[in-house]
Amino acid sequence: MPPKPLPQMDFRAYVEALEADGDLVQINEECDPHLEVGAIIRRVVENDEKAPLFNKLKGQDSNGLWRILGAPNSLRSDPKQRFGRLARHLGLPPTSSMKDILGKMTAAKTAPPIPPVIVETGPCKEFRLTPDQFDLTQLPAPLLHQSDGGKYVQTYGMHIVQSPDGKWTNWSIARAMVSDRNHLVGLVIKPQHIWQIHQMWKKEGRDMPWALAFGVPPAAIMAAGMPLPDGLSEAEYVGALAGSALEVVKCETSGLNVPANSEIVFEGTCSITETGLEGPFGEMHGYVFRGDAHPWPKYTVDLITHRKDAILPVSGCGRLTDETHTMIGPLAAAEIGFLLKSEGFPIKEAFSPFESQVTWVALQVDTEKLRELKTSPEEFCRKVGDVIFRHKVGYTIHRLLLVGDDIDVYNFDDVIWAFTTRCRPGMDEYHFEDVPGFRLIPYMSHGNGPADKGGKVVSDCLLPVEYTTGRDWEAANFEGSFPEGVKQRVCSRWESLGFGSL
Ligand SMILES: Cc1cc2nc3c(=O)[nH]c(=O)nc-3n(C[C@H](O)[C@H](O)[C@H](O)COP(=O)(O)O)c2cc1C
Ligand SMILES: [Mn+2]
Repeated sequence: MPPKPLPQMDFRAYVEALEADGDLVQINEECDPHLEVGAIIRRVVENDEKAPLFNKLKGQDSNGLWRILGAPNSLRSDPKQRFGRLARHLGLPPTSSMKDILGKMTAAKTAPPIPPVIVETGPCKEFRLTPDQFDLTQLPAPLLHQSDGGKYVQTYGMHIVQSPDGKWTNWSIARAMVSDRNHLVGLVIKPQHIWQIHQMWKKEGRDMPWALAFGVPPAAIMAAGMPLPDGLSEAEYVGALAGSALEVVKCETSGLNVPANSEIVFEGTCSITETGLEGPFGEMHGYVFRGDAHPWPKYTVDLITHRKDAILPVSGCGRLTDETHTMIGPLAAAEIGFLLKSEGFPIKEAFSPFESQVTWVALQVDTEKLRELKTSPEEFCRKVGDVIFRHKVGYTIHRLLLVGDDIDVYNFDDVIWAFTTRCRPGMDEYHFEDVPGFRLIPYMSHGNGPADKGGKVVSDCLLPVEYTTGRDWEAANFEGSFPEGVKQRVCSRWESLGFGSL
């Protein structure tokens, strides 16, 4: 018997790992992809419930195309395993912290890349449907929110595109909805890599060969949601991340390769001329603007291949906490921290608080090194903002908060305490109006200024002494305001004094 695949390398094994962790609810009663599935996923993610596996969907075909896994990378309710699904995506223990998880993603950037190996065939080739054999409008693609402009079949699959010279193969997540029986429309936003490569094909005057793989190796989907450098082929990075080469198989209609054990693969092209109306969609910031549709490129699906009883992973995004928060913010923060460190900035940790709807990144400054720089708040904040807000890694982030060594950026209580007490409104905020803005944020697309420019700020939550002589205060809390001996005595007497254990 071949060895059992690892959960981080095989989506089906990942689903089994969730089951073994007691983190899966198998739903065998028929559910309706028209809003009912979306409502269940929403209730799940708003309550950190177990991931729902919808085994029977209205509209499923006789080969089981398809089932749905909701909340594939949302949070667990057990505080000790809060990030258990993210950890399982990477083969880490389910008790891993966010710092452990982002540390693993970052470490793989400097490990030697491991290119994928091409195999003859794989599970994704089990069934094959030509355009006369499928109709995307009939398959159980979910309508996730009542005012969505279409059925969002693509919320957690991986787009695979390649530069015309074949040197760069990009894997990324971007949403797409069903347009008609064999077309999708989806976001191809500047400065994303799918947009960059689409521009290259436009110059060539040819439609862009494209594949969309659903239920890919979990380590791969993590990479597909991370703003890794331009020109980097995510497949090689994923090899380094997983410690072994991924297996890929050739597409039948193009020269692209897809993960061999993908649950479902759409093959086709992305048009360089034709667009269709896309949206609105209940988005990551928690809103759907009724009737707000925009033209985006059309994808033609020329072939579907899939496994038996294939599982489509679905992110029912909106208000906290779903994959657009657990992944987009933290993975961007990891890249922001990495970039700043590699440019010599004294930054120790970076994280995007969920409470900011992942529009902020808090940066923990090594203030001892900061003092060695003999810089000023203005000079330092401007430099940080110039590096990050003018780079793709900072595209989705509108506020950077610089905090001192006493602040744990993974703890929002710490971050909001520093922000509200150390950053003087006006004077300690450095605005950037000439940088690319993230149009999905409501105050951008439906606000007072241009949708895709400016609206960014560096909030300096360092007090001036942290730049010069160092911290001259103590926190007025149990930890910071009492000698060790007093604290120990209080703790040892706590229960005998009549309090409950802490
Ligand atoms: C669940 C989920 C949905 C996402 N949807 C989109 C999207 O619709 N459009 C987009 O541009 N990025 C989206 N992203 C973010 C991108 O995947 C992320 O910015 C990534 O870095 C893009 O890949 P690239 O760096 O290769 O361009 C999504 C991420 C996740 C985790
Ligand atoms: Mn990329």
